[in-house]
Order: sequence, then C-alpha cells, then structure tokens
Amino acid sequence: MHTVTENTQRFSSSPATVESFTSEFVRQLRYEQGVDLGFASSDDLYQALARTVRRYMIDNWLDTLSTQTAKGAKAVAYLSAEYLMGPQLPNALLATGLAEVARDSLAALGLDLDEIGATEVEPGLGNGGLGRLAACFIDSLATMDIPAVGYGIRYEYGIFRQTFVDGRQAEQPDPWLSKGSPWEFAHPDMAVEVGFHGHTERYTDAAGVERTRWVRGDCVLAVPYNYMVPGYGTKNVNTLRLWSAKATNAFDLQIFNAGDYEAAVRAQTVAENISKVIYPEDSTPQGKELRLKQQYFFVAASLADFINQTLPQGFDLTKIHERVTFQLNDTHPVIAIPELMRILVDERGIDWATAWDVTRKTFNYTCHTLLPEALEVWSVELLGRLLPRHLEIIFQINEEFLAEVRKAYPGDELRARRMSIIQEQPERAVRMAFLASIGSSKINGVAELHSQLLRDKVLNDFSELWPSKFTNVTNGVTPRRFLALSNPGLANLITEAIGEGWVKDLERLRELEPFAEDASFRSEFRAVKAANKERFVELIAQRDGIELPADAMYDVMVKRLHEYKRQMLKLLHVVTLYDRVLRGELRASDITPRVVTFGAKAAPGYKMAKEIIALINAVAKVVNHAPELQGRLQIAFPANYNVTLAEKLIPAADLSEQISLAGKEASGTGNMKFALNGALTIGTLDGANVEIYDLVGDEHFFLFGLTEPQVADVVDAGYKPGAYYEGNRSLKGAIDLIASGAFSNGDRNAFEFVLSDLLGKDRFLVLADYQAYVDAQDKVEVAYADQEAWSRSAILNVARTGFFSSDRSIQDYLDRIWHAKPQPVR
Ligand code: T68
Repeated sequence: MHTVTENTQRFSSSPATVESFTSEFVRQLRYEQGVDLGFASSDDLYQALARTVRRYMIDNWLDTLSTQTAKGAKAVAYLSAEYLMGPQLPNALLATGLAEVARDSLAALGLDLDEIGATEVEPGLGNGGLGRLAACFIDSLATMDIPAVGYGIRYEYGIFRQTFVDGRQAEQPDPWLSKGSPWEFAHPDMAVEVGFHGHTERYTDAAGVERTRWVRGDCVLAVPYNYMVPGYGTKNVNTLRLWSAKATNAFDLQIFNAGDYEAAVRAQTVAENISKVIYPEDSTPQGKELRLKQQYFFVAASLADFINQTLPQGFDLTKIHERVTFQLNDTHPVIAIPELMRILVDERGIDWATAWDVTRKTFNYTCHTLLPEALEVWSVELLGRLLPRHLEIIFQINEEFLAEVRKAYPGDELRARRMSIIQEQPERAVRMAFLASIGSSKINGVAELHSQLLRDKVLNDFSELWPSKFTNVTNGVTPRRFLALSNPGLANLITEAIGEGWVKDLERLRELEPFAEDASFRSEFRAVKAANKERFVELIAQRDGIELPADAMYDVMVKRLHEYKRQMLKLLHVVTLYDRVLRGELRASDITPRVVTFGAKAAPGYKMAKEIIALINAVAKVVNHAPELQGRLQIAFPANYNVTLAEKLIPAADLSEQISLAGKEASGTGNMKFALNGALTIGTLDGANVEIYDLVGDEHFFLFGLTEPQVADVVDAGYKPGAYYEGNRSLKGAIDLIASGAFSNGDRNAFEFVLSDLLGKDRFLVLADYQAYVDAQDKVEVAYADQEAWSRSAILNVARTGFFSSDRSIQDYLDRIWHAKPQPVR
C-alpha cells in the first residue's frame, strides 16, 4: 500500500541525508527510547521516528519565536476548544521535506515507513467541522508566516471511538495519550493558576479608589503543552499551546496518612477532570458545569499566558489590541471577554470605559451555526456560582449595552428585551453569542449564505445596530493535508501539468482547465481515481473486514450524524432503489454499480441520530446480502470515521453527498475537500455548496432541493410531511418497506421512532425534498455512464475550487478582521 509520503520530496528540499537521518534515528532509539533496533516494538519505532523528524523542526521553531519576539509584531491568538489535528507524522515529513530520506533510511534498516506510520493514533481533540477548521487554520497561518498561536485544551481522552454492536453505536474511550505523544513539549514550570467559585469584595485602594476583587474559592493549575505547527515551504514554525489541568496540591498527606486514600486524592481528581475528556457534542450545548469549567480554564490560562509571557514586561495593556487579536472560535471561549475586563479593571486598575474600549478592539467572533438550539447559554445561577466576578461584569456590560439600545431605539422596549445578554425564559441565562457580538470588533459567518442569514435572521437586531461589524469569511481547507498528502497520485498529476506552485497558491489550479479537454490527461486522471479506490478497498478490508468492489461508483456521505444533514434522505434513496427492484419496476442490471459509503458519529445523548445509525446498518445488512443486488448496490458503513479515514476515503470518491436542508449547514468543509479531489457534488443550495456551485458551474454539479426562502415559505404555510408520503408512490414504497419489518426481521416497530417523526414532524423537510433528490440521482446515473464527460467535469471541479484553500480564508481574515502582517524567519 502506498501513502502520501511517496511523492512529497518534490515539494521541498531535505535538511538531512539518508546517513544523517539514519544515525539520528538509531540514536533516538537507543538513547531516548532505550531499546536496541533488534528489540524495538512498533511503538518504539514510531516514537523514535517521530522524535527524529521533530528534531529537524525545532531549530526553525525556536528561530520563529525569537524573530516574532524581536519584531514585536501583532499576533493572532486563535482561541478554540477543539483542534482535530489528524496524524502528525506525515504532515511533519511533508513540511520538513524529509519523506524520501526517511523512507530510504528506514528501508536500509529493513523497516517500512508506512507500516511504522500506521501505528500513530490521531489526536481526536475535536468533534467535527469546527475542530478540523481550527487545524486547517493554524496550518495556513504557519505557512503564511503570520505570528500566531493556537490555544486550546489537551484533553486526555479525545472524541469517543465508535463501534457498532448489533448495528447500534457504542462508544469507547479514546486514550490517545496512553503511549505518550512524541510531538508535545510539557512545561510544568510555566503552569498558570486558574481560580473558580468564591465571592467578590469591594474595597478602597491606596489611592482612595473604589475597587472590586474576586476572592477565589479554589484553584487548579493549567500546565501548557506546546506542539510545533510547521509551515509548508517556509522556515516558520508556529505554536499550538494546549492546557492540561493539574491539582495545586496533588493530595492531602494528612488524610492519606489517616488511611482514607480515596478522600486524600479526591481534590486531585476533581481538578484533573477539567481536561479529562472532550464533550462529544457537535451542536447542542449540554448544561454541564464541567464544560463551563473547561471553557474558563483554557481561556483564563491563555490570556494570562499571552499577557505575562508573550508581551514584554510592563507592557501597557491599554495597547494590547495593537499586539494581539483574539479570535473566538464559536462561543466556547467567549468567557474570555469578561476575563480580559477583570484583568484590566480589577488587576490593573484601568478605568472601566477604557478597558471596555480596549477589550472590544481585541476580540473577534466567528459563529458556526444557524440552529437556534445550538446557541450556547449558561444559567445565571451556574455562572454566578462558578465565576461570580465574571457574572457581575457581564451584568454591567449588559446594563451599558441596553442603555445604548434604548438610546438608538427610544421606546422600543421589546427590542431591548430581545437583545439583552440575559434571557429570562425558560430560565435566567447568559446568551453567549450576544456577549460575543457585543464584545467583539467583527462578527463573521463561515460562508456567504451563512453570513447573510446571520445578518438577516439569527443576529438581525445586532446587524441593524452595527451593520459594519458583520462580515463573511468563507471556510477553507488546507491543500497540504487534503491534497498533497492525502492524494499523492492526483498531486503528482497536477504538478506534472502545471508545476508545484499550487501547494501554496491553490488558485493556480485554474491552469488545469485546458487539461479537462485533453483525452490522455482525462485517462490519467481516471487511473489515479481507480488507484485511490484500490487503496481504499484494501484499507477497509484490513480495518473493518468489509469487502468492496474497486470498480464501482463511490457515492460518499461522511460527516457527523445530524437530522439537518439528512443522512435519512440518502438512505431513502437506497431503499427506493431496492424497493423498485423488488417490485420489478427496475432491473438491477440497469443500476450503475455503486458503493454508498457512510461515515458518521452521533452524539451519545442524541437518540434520533443513534436510531438513524441503527437503521442505516439494518438496511445495509439486507441490501448487501440481497441476491438481486449483488454487484450493483452495496452500503459500506465503516465505524469510527475520523481524519485518518477521511484522508483515504475522500480521494476515492466519485460523488459527494452535501444534502442538508437549505439554511441549516453553516458552511461545510467536507464539501470542499471532495470537490478539490475530483468528486462531483450532489447538493442543495446550503452553506458553502452555494459558492462551490457558482464556481464549478451548473453542468458540473447535481443541484436539487428547496432553496432557503422556499424552505421558509413551506414551513410558514404549515408543512405536512404526511401529504408528501401519501402523494408519492416511490416514497411511500420506501417508507412502507422499512415499516414492514423488511430490515428488522419482521419487527414492524423497530424503526417506529424514526418513521413516526418523519411522517408527523420532519423538521428538516426530508420528504419535501425526496423527489427532487431521487431525480437528481437519476441524472447522476446517466452522467456517470459517460466516463469521458464525467472525468471532464471532475477535472473542472478540481480546477475551479482553488478558492477553498484555507490560505485564502486566512488572507480574508487578515484583510477584513485581523490586520496582522507576515514576519518571515530569515
Ligand atoms: C460546524 N460546526 C458547522 N460544531 O456545522 C459546519 N458545536 O457547517 C462548518 O463548516 C464548521 O463548523 C466549520 O465552520 C461544528 O462543527 C461543533 O463541532 C461543535 C462543537 C461543540 C459545540 C458545538
């Protein structure tokens, strides 16, 4: 099996020879790992290899830090509760240009780079799109020489590992650190104290000024772990700093000596739970105290770190906005706003008005959702108990803000109530998105449509008050990981055609357009796709024991499981095909051989999502064994979809399923990865699909479904899903087949929970879009039959989606929001 590293040497020159690399590797193995080559386990080999590669980045990393410190230029501090990094070794090999040297050096020792690489456990420190976006952004920031630091949490357990038990999702912990991480540098000496609970006091200071102080109830230590973030084709190596919680006093020796061992370590457990596990939520907030603790924990540590360690001693904090911009990745870090106010006012004695002016200039906020239920709120009771001083500050911010609203809209008390940071119903709670909007300079959505809907709907009152605060930055993906690394075949083909400039300037892919007309290029392009399918088929046989044909159409839907994303719509299409074959309306031999691939984790507490997973697996079991459908239609649902799997699956895809209900998906980023790797999209006008559609053109995209305004009209008119069911024979056939027990050994109630919701409520209009979707799939069948035309479209998808590089997103952030400048390392 080949991997990405095979062709990467062409992108940059190597800092080592095979000899020097080998001697460093052997040294690492013997003197750092403490084993002899002949006795090394696969993990020993991986650790030694990672440390060897890492060694070639460290000098640049330290030089970057000196350069940035010396220049004192404005930095970007990205505050994100999640970073879904994916495997580190291949990326480090790409960045250092060491891939070929490493491969040859290991081969000379009788070892295989890919085999060793396969033992890496990816750090799953994110749930989905939001966390993966953060990882793409720090890659681009480093590549573009921007002084930047990513701040987050070093969760001991990443996103759960998904398995299927009788077709139902089961969750296992992900102890990704159990063998240690060779990529991290711990700095317990640089730990920061973070307080919680307690109360506030007023006092008069030496100068006779009335002030407030927060007397903390308890404290934990935030220990920083640094990770290198190497830029591509530059010396610049930035830092990702993740915080780990540690008790201030490991345990109480007196209690221990008295024999109550559990009580002696209890405080330690409570403290260290803070960074124990990532919340497996990808959209709806859980009212969990621990989660709010996590948020404040990493944000307080990050602000303290930046102010005390990065800024020069004695820096005048009223100028902090000249040296840093804090980007809030969704509302999870928004408690940073009152925290900076507390530091400025309580700790530094800066007057409130000045502090507030500075704070608003320092923060910017990115919103990633449109679902009202996903907008985070914290009860006043909880926030006041955990962070009493912050609640007071929020109240004061709100009071002044509401005065501003009343001045701008005299007599409009309803508006003031709508805009208040504090909601009154169903309980008094702090609306974090409002606090973010008020305390930031700029608010951005993540795709054109999303930003427009934020302005017109979700945050409409705020956009009326401050129109110029709102802007858009369409998401992007890093071309290093999602093309150069994951699709070496295509990367080589592109480089042969247009040179290697595209890796740092993805718009250069435009130069591929004429090659779409070249039959021999199209044939090479198809050969790459075929090889990628072979590679995926091999992987999935090994990983999941699933046997797949390599010569079918790969129809892929991978993303978190959510009703709004509408995996049900995809499933109804499959069931419809099966039902038509059973009824003799469709000859199986007329179906283009297809593998429908799903990958999706459901939040453990999200019942509907888990039922849909069980239904997909149930349908798969029957369809995959139906004699009528052999060699025609197969469902593959490998468990535990993650970045590692995505990197193998996306390059193999022919058809990308982006079928969310219009107006619900903020952007999507999987949609970009597929198009960039030469899959055609079947999709709605939702999120960034709109921009993909505009760029690739109608001929090369299978568009279907209601538009966002049409959705609003259907809902306003009183949507009745039952009417669609009654009025559509094939839809009724598919639903009846599920209800008949055909996929549940005759049990007619097995999927009642899903079906009754679909027929009664169907919040995301699956039934309303069903016929349009099936018709679009019919067009896919016809189009795929003409492989020359299909490849032409696929190549044009690649050529026209360079816009979706995260480098472009970062440039947009720089131009519209951050105004920071590159600081290249000499
Ligand atoms: C996603 N959001 C959007 N949230 O759904 C997607 N939420 O459209 C967009 O492309 C992506 O963000 C990047 O902008 C998420 O992934 C979460 O994962 C999440 C996590 C915790 C709490 C709430």
